[in-house]
Amino acid sequence: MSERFPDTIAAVSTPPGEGAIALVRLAGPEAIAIAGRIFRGKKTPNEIPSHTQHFGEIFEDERVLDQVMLSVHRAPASYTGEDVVEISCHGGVLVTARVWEACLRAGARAARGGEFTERAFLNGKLDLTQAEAVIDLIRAQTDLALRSANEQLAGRLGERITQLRADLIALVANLEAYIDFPDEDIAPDVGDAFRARLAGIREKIEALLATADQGRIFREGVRVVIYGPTNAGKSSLLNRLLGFPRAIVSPTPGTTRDTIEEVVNLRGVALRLTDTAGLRASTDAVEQEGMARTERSLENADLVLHLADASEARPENFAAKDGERAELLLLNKSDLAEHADWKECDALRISCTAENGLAGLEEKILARVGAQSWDGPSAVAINLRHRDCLRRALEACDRAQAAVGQNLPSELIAVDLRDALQAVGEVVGQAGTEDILDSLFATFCIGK
Ligand SMILES: Nc1nc2c(ncn2[C@@H]2O[C@H](COP(=O)(O)OP(=O)(O)OP(=O)(O)O)[C@@H](O)[C@H]2O)c(=O)[nH]1
Ligand SMILES: [Mg+2]
Repeated sequence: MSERFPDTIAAVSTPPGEGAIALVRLAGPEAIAIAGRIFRGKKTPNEIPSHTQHFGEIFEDERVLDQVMLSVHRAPASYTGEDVVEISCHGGVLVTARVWEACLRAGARAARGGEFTERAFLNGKLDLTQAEAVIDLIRAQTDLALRSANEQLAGRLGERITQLRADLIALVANLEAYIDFPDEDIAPDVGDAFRARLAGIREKIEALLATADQGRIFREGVRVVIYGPTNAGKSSLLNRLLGFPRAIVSPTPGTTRDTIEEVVNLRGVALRLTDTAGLRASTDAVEQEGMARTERSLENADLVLHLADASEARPENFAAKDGERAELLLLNKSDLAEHADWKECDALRISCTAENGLAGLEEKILARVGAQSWDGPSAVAINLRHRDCLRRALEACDRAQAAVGQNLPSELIAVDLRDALQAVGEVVGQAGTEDILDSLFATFCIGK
């Protein structure tokens, strides 16, 4: 392993700023030797048993820089699979920088963002989905996102991919046995059994693809857009859902001219709420731009809260557009006398000023984004990169299926299955190219 990465890297692994403690991490073949040059304690880092922590001082030119706790994690039982030394120092900006610089002066090189995790992946400590889960875990803002990241870090997605690969390999092997030994009279199993197995693989890929939306929602939150005529109470609703007066509310129509986005954690689900400029005919350039922004928000919405004023006549476009987008119809100002237009309308009645119906609204929002189904045993949810790989795998399976249907030669079917195998392998990094890795690990923070 040490041959793979000849240099030893060092980074401050805790965020910049003041804190009680900070962590400086070293990884690589020289990690223990470098620590030995700057650490003074009862034992030298070389003598310290793996995975134990020891008190001592970091010094430079006989001057003490800090009192620290130091631990040694010997290869291969460490995060990166190499020798790793962690130094917990006092969390001042200057003292942390000095300890890190001492590591560099003693022979380490400054680590790039994500380099520790990249090494962990390249040394086989993590598959690519687990490496990605590390970022998800760090960025998780809700319990659900955290749970999903933890499942992925534990390798649940990796296991499903490994199973898929095994299924595909078995299928390809069967075909290739026939191709390689045509005289042996091994019948190519491209009959019903083959079709059934291929269909089974397609189903597994589709099941994983179906978790993509959920994955985006875990990672980024549900995009909920508040939409409706001017003065309906959209900004009032945003403020109620947030629990603080974020947007200006006024009886003047056209108060909100730009879109306003805020994130709220609704029982473990992150909602990215967008308040929009109210709809009305206007020749004012600013208002027109506001409405153009409203349109753009609608295009990307997971759910639209379409609001109207219960005391006013029914606007023309106030009707659920079935199938076109997920929309909840809401009648605000239910504290006022209801306009006759709404008699037959079963929209949910709420009042932002009297605070009526808001708990029911939260329930409905959660139901509409499918939050109940996330309480199940598995929170595995794929990200965009996984989706791209799996879509290609599915297309290749479809080509294989079509080839079987047309009784094409086994060689051609095998080529398609190999494509599928390649695409599935990319999810866990088994077929990973350098560019995938570079772009992926570049999104990490330094020291991770
Ligand atoms: N009676 C009553 N008034 C409300 C209710 N909700 C909001 N209002 C009032 O309606 C007016 C408009 O509220 P806003 O929240 O600014 O409405 P908006 O839809 O954001 O309006 P624009 O930004 O101009 O499109 C304000 O005077 C609010 O106090 C409600 O439930 N009942
Ligand atoms: Mg408003």
